[in-house]
Amino acid sequence: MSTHHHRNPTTPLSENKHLLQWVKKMEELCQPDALHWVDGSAEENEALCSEMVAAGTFIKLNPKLWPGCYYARSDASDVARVEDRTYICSLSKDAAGPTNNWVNPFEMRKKLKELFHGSMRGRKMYILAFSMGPVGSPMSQIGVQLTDSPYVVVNMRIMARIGRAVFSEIDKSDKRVVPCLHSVGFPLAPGQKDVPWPCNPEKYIVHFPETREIWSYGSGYGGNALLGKKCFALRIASNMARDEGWLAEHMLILGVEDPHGEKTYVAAAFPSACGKTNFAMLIPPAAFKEKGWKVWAVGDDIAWIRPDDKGRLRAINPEAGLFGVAAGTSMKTNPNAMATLGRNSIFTNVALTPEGGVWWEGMTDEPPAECLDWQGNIWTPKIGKETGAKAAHPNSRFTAPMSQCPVVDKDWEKPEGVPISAIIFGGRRASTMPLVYQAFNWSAGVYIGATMGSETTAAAAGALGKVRRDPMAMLPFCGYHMGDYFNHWITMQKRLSETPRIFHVNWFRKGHDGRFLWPGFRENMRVLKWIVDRARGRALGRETPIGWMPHYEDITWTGMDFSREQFDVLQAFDRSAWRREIIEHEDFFFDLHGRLPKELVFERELLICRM
Ligand code: TSX
Ligand code: MN
Repeated sequence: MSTHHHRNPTTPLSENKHLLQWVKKMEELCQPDALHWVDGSAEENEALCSEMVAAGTFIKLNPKLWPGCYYARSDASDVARVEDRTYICSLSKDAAGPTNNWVNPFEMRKKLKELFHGSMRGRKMYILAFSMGPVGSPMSQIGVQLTDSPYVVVNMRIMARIGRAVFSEIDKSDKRVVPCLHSVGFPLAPGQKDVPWPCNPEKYIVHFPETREIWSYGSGYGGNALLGKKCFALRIASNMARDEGWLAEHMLILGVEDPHGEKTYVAAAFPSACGKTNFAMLIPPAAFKEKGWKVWAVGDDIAWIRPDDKGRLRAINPEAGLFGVAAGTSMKTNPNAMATLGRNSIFTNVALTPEGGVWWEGMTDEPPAECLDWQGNIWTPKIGKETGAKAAHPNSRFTAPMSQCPVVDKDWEKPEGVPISAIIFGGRRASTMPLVYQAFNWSAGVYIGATMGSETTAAAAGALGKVRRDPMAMLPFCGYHMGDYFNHWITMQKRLSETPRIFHVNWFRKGHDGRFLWPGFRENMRVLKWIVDRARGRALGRETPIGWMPHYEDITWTGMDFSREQFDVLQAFDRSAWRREIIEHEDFFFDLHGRLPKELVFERELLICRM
């Protein structure tokens, strides 16, 4: 055997007839110059990265500072998910519901065939098999993404399990494969020079829920292009989950280890800009660490949750990596994330330092004296001050392997998942919402999730400080009617012998002086401990109109200076604010009326009665 044996990437890695037929059909449609079956090996990855360095898509970072890391700048017009170009093309419009864009699937297919016709000319078509969840787990699902973007291939290699092992899983199992077609929509004429970040101003992110298909055109960025994540693991999987009796949720999963070594797993849903990744990797305060409390991360974005044969909910993280917002991530806010992204990672739209390193706003107290910003222009702190220009794009990202996280849970890849004892909903709310309260029961908890909201920050478009309702943080990700989704949540209780306890948290309540009432970050461990203790039936609480709340004495305050008076302000139930809140709930439910489960209407009535 030779030491440098290069396989021929045009040789198929699967014998599955349906797969081979579909690949051939899509090859005829997209007309790539060549096919490349992705084996997922390190050698292949290195070759793809080197090709991208040569093409100007990637810059290799200084291996002494950032071993195995690469840097990319996207086109300035291709920097985020495009929600207004995202479609759920179910047969009936009503099945998609009022919160999704809908186009007749026959019409959409016609449009897509025009767009994809010849869309890969002058490029390679990569055939990328991926498993969402550990390969072979009964809770995992398989997809095959055809893409003309090598950037997508190397990112997917971090975010999912890919390559040979998945092809053999396809060949030996009869599990249905979700076909995902992706093109950046920038074909090259013979002799035409490529650009570093090819994309198309016309973008379509399309889901066909009945046939479980994804077609994505025109973008190479994030959730638009890494189709395993939002498109598959949430929008398509939410349809599978409804049909099969499980939950595909926009949730982190963490495990809390108590001083006896007993572990309690919780899943939590927060809208964007609430610090989900930070919470998933929380480091307990010193007083808790000394006692033996630890927090372990299973996942930071998506949870697939399913009742086991004993009627207990078990969850897997379908992803293999973090695709995290870089801005604001630092040794202060999240040292575990910083350790995770220190090697073998990809950085997109952050700033590039003269030493061949990366930087973003919030990474260090002191910005670098000079760097290149996310568009390749010279940036200095002075320029930043004068023009307001950011060195890193606010939606700049790191792609990093979950396995590198210092606090990754030992069972994070367990095929049967981890048992879930509590579910947490939360949002960024300056008023009304206390630090923590517990729902009276499952349906009251579903009501809390269904009505949750978050205040808009500077990062998002629209009016600042307005509460935007984002039920279960799933508004952009539920692949069917929100009313049916609530009904599915309500109905799940019947499949369970033991329902997880449901909580609501708010790290962001402000006082009259406009300052945060709660220090957040590692101090959230005190709240998490009460949640875990409640779920295990070992903590007290008091009954209020909205749910159970901790007494001051029920929280462990060791090592923190926080008075009973401060706590009372933080936990205050403000009747007039709640009156306005409930009226907003009704307003939000209005458009869902026809399919809103009666349980949620009753929960609202009960809430009003208790007030
Ligand atoms: O991630 C955050 N978490 C969760 C951490 C486990 N952030 C950052 C949000 C943006 C992504 C927070 N910001 C949290 C929080 O708990 N809380 C806050 C608000 C806050 C910010 C700064 C202070 C206090 C609260 N500073 C001082 O008290 C000095
Ligand atoms: Mn997310």
